[in-house]
Amino acid sequence: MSRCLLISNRLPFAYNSKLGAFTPSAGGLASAIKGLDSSKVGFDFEWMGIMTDDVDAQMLEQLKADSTKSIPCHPIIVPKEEYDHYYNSYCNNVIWPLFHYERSMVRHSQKGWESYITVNKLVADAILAEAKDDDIVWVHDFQLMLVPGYVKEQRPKLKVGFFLHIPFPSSEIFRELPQRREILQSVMRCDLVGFHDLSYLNHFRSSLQRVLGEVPMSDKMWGVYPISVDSKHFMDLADAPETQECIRQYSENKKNMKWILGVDRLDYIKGILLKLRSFKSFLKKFPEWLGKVQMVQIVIPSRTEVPEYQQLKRQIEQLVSSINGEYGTPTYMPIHYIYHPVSENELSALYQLSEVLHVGSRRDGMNLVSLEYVMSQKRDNPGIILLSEFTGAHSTLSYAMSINPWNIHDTAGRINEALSHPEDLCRREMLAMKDFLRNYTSSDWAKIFLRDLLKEPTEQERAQVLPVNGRFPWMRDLAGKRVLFFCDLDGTLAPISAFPKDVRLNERTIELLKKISEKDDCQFVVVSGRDKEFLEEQFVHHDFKFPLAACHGAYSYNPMEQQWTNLIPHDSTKWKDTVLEILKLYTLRTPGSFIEDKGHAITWHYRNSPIEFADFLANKLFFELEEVLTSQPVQVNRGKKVIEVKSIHANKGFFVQQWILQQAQKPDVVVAIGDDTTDEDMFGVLQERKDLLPFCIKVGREETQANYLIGEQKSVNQFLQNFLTSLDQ
Ligand code: GDG
Repeated sequence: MSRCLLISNRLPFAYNSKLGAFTPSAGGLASAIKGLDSSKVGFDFEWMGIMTDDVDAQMLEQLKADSTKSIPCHPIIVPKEEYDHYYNSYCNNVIWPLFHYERSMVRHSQKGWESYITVNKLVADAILAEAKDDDIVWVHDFQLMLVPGYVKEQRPKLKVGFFLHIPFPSSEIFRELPQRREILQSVMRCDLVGFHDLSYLNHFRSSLQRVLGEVPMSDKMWGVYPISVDSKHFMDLADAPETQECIRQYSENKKNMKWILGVDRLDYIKGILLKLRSFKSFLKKFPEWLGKVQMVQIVIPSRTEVPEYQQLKRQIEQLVSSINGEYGTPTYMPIHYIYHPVSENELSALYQLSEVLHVGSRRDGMNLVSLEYVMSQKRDNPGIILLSEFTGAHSTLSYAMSINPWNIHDTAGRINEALSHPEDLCRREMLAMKDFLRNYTSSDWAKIFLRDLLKEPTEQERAQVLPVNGRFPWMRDLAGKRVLFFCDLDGTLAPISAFPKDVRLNERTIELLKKISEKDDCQFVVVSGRDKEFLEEQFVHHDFKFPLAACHGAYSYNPMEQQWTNLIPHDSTKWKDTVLEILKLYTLRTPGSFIEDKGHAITWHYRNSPIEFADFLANKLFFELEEVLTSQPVQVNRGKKVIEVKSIHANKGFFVQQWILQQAQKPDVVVAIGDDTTDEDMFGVLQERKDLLPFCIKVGREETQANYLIGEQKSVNQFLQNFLTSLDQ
């Protein structure tokens, strides 16, 4: 079986320095991962998580050596002070509140961000040291969002997946994060990114659009994988003798009282105060239930040293006591409040005995408590769930009763409805949800995610990524060979600029190109979508001695004769008037957009326009042009923030084909490099000519027919430098 390294902030147990012992970690992520069944998922799991350097060294050794654990654990040791800044000042003070839409709780801190970087790097280093090439790395949750970027930087071929356990907020909120780019850029390096709910994925995509300006074409990179629970474990637990004993004891006190259960970590996202207020409103609106219904609220202590959490605890306790004071009697206490964890058996007994489970989260990535409740229900006494529509579980539990926790009065009414829900309906609905979860467990969740992660080779894998040393292996065999090198300009030799006219080659590129052009065995041809004048300005004025192809190969420049040739002189350009007329209307409506007429091609640029609006219009424009131009000899293309209509003959593929045919001597090797959709025409043609040993290189990370990748334009010079050296060696 392959090995899968699970990476999370914590291991399933934490070291408690006061007790000098390891105690189980609280929370959903730990319970979900603990439930994974290695044989069912088909991977050997090993768990890597952070431990601070105040851990007792001897105990740590014992822990590492302990082979009795179901998942072997590798602690990653991090200095305590650094960890505290990372965890408290960034994870808990910035990401947690922001991603849960609690903007007023966000406390920005530069030190926190710096520690986030440091700790993420330490975790990445530990992964790089541990992971073998055929291992899979599965990074979990918001504390480690920079890890994929650091790992992929060093080991691009290592399979890395990322799962976010909390909501991904609307791009309107996410955009406020000062470090939004760094985080998105890192997560985008993963082979697969998973979310609990489709809405989170949609928000993530629109954030990519708004923050990075583009969404990669391939949908293979992400998916929606709602987490589940270890269903069998909860069913077994429900029948365990210890649980049955708890049920017996609790029943003696409960008698005919109906219980509304709440199980929440102490956290503002869980909406405990809203829940208490709606219970109070329920008692007021439906006094007939007084003395017959009790709320049992378990609150698990969490982040106890943080002032906001201490304040929340006080507020909860004040409200509980005011409700109990107002509605209680010597024989009736409306709220039974417990501020400590209970054992698994006690929890299962409470799940089984409670007629209603009330989950009132303001926001919650998934909410496992609701799923566990379902798996603990029995046919003869099924309960009902009041479930906040702001939880991920809301999409999984189709028969739960939806509530908007902010609507206190409506929720009060829903509590009444839940308590009066006919028992046979409760049974049917609960059993349907239970059937679903019986077949979809946390192991299935992991299995499906990991299967997708491994499913098809990603484009990064199909294409070989430029190694850290800047040299592809095939470059070792170039010496003495006749090389024909087709090279794109914008986005390849020079970075894309907001204004196309500003694009310039940098000094280093000029120097490298000059050297390449002096090589007898290498013919270097610039193949660009630009017009003749622009290419002349860039290359002829710099005295480069190599051929140029303008307008996607419609014109070619011979440096010896210093002349341009129109390669498609009889081309019809009747379509241009129609296109210009349409483009002018779109340009009028889109600030920052403009038209470029290149002769055999017309381009509409919208790089400087309000991006979502312009993308929306570009989509419409694309379809409108395709429709209007169906019978014309043109092609409509979507490129990087451009829509281009060009003669079918103005095609880089067509150009390279003709160029190769005209060569007196067949080249031994053909290299082609480019970043945009028009370069794909060139790659497509060359990939068919295996006899020419084609090496097609894509600059960027989008879907491509090229078999080699250079992730970023800024690495192109390094590649050219190595190419140059390879010609001589
Ligand atoms: C995060 C996301 C997402 C609670 N009290 C006791 C106890 N628990 C266990 C429950 C459950 C877990 O803790 C809580 O899980 P949740 O999912 O409800 O909440 P978070 O801790 O906030 O988890 C969440 C989750 O990650 C997984 O992706 O669902 O949205 O916020 O397993 O059973 N267990 C015991 N005694 C208790 O008193 N034994």
